Amino acid sequence: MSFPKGFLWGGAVAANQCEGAYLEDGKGLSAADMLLGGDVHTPRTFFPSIIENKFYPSHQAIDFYHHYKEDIALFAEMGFKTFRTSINWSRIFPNGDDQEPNEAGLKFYEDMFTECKKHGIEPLVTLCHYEIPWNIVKNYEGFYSKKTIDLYVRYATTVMKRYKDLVKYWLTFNEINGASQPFGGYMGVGLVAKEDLETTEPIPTSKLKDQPQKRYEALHNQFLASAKVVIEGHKINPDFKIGCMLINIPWYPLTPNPKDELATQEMDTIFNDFCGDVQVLGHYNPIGLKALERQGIDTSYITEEDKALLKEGTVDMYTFSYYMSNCITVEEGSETTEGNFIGGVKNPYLKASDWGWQIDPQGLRYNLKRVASRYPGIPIMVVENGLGAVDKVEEDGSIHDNYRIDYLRSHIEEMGKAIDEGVPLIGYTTWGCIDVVSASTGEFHKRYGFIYVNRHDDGTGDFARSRKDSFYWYKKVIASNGEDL
Ligand code: BGP
Repeated sequence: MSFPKGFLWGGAVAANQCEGAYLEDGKGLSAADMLLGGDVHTPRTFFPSIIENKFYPSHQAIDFYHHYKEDIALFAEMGFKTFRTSINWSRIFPNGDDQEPNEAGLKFYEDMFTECKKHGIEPLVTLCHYEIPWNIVKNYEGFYSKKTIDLYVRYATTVMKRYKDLVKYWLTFNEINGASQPFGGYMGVGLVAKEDLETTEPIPTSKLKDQPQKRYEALHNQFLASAKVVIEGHKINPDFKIGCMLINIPWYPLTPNPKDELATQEMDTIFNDFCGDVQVLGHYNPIGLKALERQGIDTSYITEEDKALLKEGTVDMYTFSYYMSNCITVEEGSETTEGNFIGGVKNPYLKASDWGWQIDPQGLRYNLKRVASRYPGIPIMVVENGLGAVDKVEEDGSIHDNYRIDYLRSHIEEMGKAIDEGVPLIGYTTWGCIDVVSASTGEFHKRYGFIYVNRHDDGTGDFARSRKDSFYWYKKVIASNGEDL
């Protein structure tokens, strides 16, 4: 097994899950700032009245905003070649539709990316990772409005111009295919129904009213926005590598019943292929469109002009998050999985994390080969992968997270095999390389990091950082370019 020379080893976070400082230096509110914490049994709740004494995990998060130098030095100590984070749109345009960008926000990212470069770390930047400015959610219905396309393009080109010599790798939208499912309505495309906006009581995010027609139109607008940014980005710097980013989940039929096979195929088409085809191939998948129409979606919003734009604005690389696989069956009464908003049926061959996410390293190889066959030649990067687990701090401060090492080792092994089997994989950034707030539950004790952060679900903790056992292990993995696992 051989990882190519120059393979981009690293880690990933997102601004809203790590920075904190949610109103500092002119930052405006973003979609993520309106979510209270939850836990494994209680979903996060949407509560757009910022009330004192309620705990909104994104507001302080792990205070990366003030700790970034220390954190980047730790990443460098592990030997990171790349660090994936997002720019919080609401630091740059606090309301999304402001006339001028906020210089303090621009300066923060400039300093942070400069710090990365100082350590020889290449930034990999997500332009929108659940951070749509709140004003756009509230007054524009998120990406359902065509105006939001222009606002996003203006924001994206502003930062691309500013960082054109600091950042080479860009991702237009995090997990864009989340919007193919109801849970992607709020976090993904920033769509909230009027009655939910007026709530005076917190609403579980899973209970927010779904508006499928508007949600798919908003997703289409994100495709258009992404295509424009790819085109404009290449004018700003022809060396930019601009990618799409999807949640990838292998779906397996639970039984050989042909009905299970067909149901699985349909899920694959809508969940895994629909968005990738538009962003990589530049056109809609005709089978996917028909499937949408069967769900009652009127797809006449796709114009000839739009089709030409999508064709022109295809991405340079395909990136995805990978955590688990799921099964599908038409039979009633099968045991379902818990999990990151995404329901599925339990696979008797797999174990799951404490949060019910089914651990499936071979699924990653399956997926990599699937993507590489569907989009031949496009460079691929796994930009999220990891195990959310509870860590115990020993009396001497050490943290023995062998379970995390086991998880990552088995996934890296499968990536190596996938490379040997022909997959053009160019990089790997583990999720939450430093502990961050969980996106789905708002918890702090669902930890992914190599670096522990002393911060807890009730908002206590002094933000101190410490190295887990996995820190030393990953350092060795990078130093040996994936040989010494
Ligand atoms: C992905 C998101 C990330 C991240 C990850 C882990 O869906 O892109 O933001 O949080 O999942 O999920 P969680 O934090 O819910 O454990």
